[in-house]
Amino acid sequence: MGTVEPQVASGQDVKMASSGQIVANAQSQEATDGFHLVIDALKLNGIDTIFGLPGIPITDFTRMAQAAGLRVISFRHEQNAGYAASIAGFLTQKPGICLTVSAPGFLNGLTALANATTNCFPMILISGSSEREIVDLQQGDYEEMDQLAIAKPLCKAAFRVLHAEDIGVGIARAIRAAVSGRPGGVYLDLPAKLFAQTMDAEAGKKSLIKVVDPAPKQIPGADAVKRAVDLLKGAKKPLIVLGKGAAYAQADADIRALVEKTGIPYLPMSMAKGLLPDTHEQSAAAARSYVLPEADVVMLIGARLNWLLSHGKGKTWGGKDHKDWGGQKFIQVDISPQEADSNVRIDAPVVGDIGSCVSALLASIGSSWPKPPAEWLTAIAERKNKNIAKMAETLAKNPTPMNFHSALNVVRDIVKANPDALLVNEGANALDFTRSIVDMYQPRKRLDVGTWGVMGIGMGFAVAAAVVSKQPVIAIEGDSAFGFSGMEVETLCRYNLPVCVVVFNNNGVYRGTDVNPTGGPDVAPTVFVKGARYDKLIEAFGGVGAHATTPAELRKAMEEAVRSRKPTLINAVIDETAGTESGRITSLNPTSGKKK
Ligand code: ADP
Ligand code: TZD
Repeated sequence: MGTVEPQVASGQDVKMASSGQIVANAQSQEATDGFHLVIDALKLNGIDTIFGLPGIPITDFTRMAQAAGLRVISFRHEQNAGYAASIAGFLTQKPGICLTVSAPGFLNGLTALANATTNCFPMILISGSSEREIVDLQQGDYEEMDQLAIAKPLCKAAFRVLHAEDIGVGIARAIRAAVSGRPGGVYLDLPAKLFAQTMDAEAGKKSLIKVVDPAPKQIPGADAVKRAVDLLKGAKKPLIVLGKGAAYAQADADIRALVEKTGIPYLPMSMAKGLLPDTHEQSAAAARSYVLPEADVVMLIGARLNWLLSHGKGKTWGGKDHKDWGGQKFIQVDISPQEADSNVRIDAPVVGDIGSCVSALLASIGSSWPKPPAEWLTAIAERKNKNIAKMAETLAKNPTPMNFHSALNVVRDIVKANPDALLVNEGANALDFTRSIVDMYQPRKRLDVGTWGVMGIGMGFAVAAAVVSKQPVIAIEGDSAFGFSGMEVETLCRYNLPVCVVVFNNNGVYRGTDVNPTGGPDVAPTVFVKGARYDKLIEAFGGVGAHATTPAELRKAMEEAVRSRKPTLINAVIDETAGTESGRITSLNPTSGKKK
């Protein structure tokens, strides 16, 4: 427990000396303060890292946290610190902590908090805030804002602590809210005055809570498990879809056993890639557009039927139009009891934590489960092999200039040779092509734009991935995507992190070929400075920059980066005509119904 020089703050602990001076009473021989109580409460709960950005009122807090042995990773913008915290939460199942100053700093962190909630990542945004009585009377304080009210609709829970003796409860509530049930973002508001408050050190210590069983197991009902297994048993064309909830759950061995014992083909959602190696013979990823409409029973494990799965209906699933349901029956394994039926009927919801659910399913399946009908497996294998062969042909080409495929052929080899490395990925084409071309071999190695398809996670995710895992990190970035967090290359260098950033530079958002229809001097809204040298950016901070115009140059630079573990940025020049508008989701762009 950190302590401070005896001080006074609360009326009960003080008496007036004859001189009129306030002195501490006998009980407060040793005192602690709000700063130390927050730090002690976090440490008590196994938090070892804070991602943040200092300033009033939390500058001293960052110093004291570092002095107390917490790792404090400082960023150049709070949004990146927030993304870092959220992905640390995903990787560790402990809430990632992001620390910001009031109003603007808080708002900068808020996007990441909302994104964490949307993605079911456990995270706590702790922001300092201004004088309550001035904020509430709207009298114009420094960085005045009613942060609690603003955070509330964007996160799972929001709390404010006003008194030092409540810090233990505040942190405990925040941790429970972040990691229990469906994980998510939590906001914790700590007014400036709280940090300076003092109290008796012993009483302070007693007020802290070490949270017992923060994410309790949720065991599924036996009837729900039976219903699901019965449905699966009758299936002629079963399919398993693994989502990032399955990756988060860290039930890797049981999930693999379930897939392998049933022999059912599976599709990994983007961040579930590697849960089983992408090269697994049961992976149907290369036959996705065949298996979705054809399957008769689909078991979703930690995946929602949101836009990423076309809401479980429409042509993707064999429906006649975008609202029409296909013929599938669904089993959904999820911790949220409200998730089922959100888009289409779920015939067999299995509600509980994935570890418990999968182990119950495994027990119910037993050892003599019949493999799915051979026709189904053969039909998938045929499509899959055809598509893989077609892709291999494309990847083997070596066009000038380099395109997404020839560059990703290199990335694919580097990731294969370094399966421990984490892969961060954002962009449009840079995202879609990487997801489909680069195989992952281990769980929780692929980190990307997630449920929102948000740009800007790149450097925050890369920093946290390196800090948390101590493994090399490869970040494949569209040039537009990179720009959202590019200044954090200084952070990579400052902490000497083993991160290799590859900017797929095609001179713009999606592509670099648009022209201004007016012929005026401004370039088109999607176009950047042509031939930009992003590699020079990292050199400014002592990192390694490399410029690659061919797959051979890219390979050499990536190999060197992974070997040396030095922060590296490779400017990979990609054909500016390659790629499509919005990558694979061109169809989501609205087009005017107005007749021309
Ligand atoms: P993806 O984008 O990969 O399809 P989603 O984010 O849509 O994944 O879905 C993840 C789902 O996993 C959410 O519905 C969430 O409630 C669920 N989930 C997260 N963690 C767990 C867990 N430990 N046990 C069970 N379900 C979980
Ligand atoms: N802003 C935010 C926060 N998220 C977004 N998804 C977007 C804007 C819109 N957007 C995309 O959906 S992808 C993208 C933007 C701006 C960038 C695509 O260009 P890129 O990738 O250079 O990163 P490619 O490989 O050239 O397509």
